Amino acid sequence: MDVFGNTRSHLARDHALITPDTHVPSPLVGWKNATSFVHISPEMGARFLQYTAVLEGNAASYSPGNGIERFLYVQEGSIEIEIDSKLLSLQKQTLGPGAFAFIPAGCVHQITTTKSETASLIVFEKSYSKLESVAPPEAVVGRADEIAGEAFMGDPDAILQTLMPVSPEFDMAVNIFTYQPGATLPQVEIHTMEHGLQMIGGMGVYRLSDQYYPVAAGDVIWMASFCPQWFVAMGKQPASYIYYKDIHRDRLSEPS
Ligand code: UGY
Ligand code: MN
Repeated sequence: MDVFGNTRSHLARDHALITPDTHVPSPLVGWKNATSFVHISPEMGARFLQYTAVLEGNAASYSPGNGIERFLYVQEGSIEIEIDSKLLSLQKQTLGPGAFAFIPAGCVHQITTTKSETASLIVFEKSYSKLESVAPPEAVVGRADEIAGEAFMGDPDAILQTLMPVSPEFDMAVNIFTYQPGATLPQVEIHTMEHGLQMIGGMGVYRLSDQYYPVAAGDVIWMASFCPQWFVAMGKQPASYIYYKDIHRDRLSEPS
């Protein structure tokens, strides 16, 4: 805490940096023994929600609203998850650090902790944008360490892991980017997709619009559509972040 009221957190029209010193908990509506830190939400101009869910022992989740899909990544601790899916392999299982789950809109599911377990989850939620011609997606459960990485635009020091299938029934992507110290996003990106991001390791400098921000593990960033963005990893360890983006939808057609 800074006695003079300083913080690295900064909000702008097309981006936000939210640092852990500015977090304030709020109830997770309907959940039991759980608290949230909502980092990104429509109130700031975003089209999705990003929050940290902190689960105590004996926690239980509550379904998101009508038509809302949910993606969660286990940061710490472990959860049990039960998903009412056609795929038998997606029935009750334990997810530890680095595991993730995508739960389609309307899919009945329950996230719990045992009496002695606690957990911290990075959660992205958005309204599913259904396509007339494409069946809605199935649930996905996996572990980041089982997803092969690819050298981003040919750079072996900037590795991208794509956690979800890249297929038109999915209207969101969640990826993990890992940079060796000194590696960069190879260009300043300006694109229609929106991002929600959390640094999960290391440190670096993020360019957002025309400002440069020092960032480190625990920081959250929102990038609106068309926010200029660039990153360089610093320090002696790799820097990595998990991030959301909206994909596969025509901006001019209404979701059905
Ligand atoms: O997927 C992306 O747009 C990614 N390259 N953006 C980013 O890391 N800021
Ligand atoms: Mn981008």
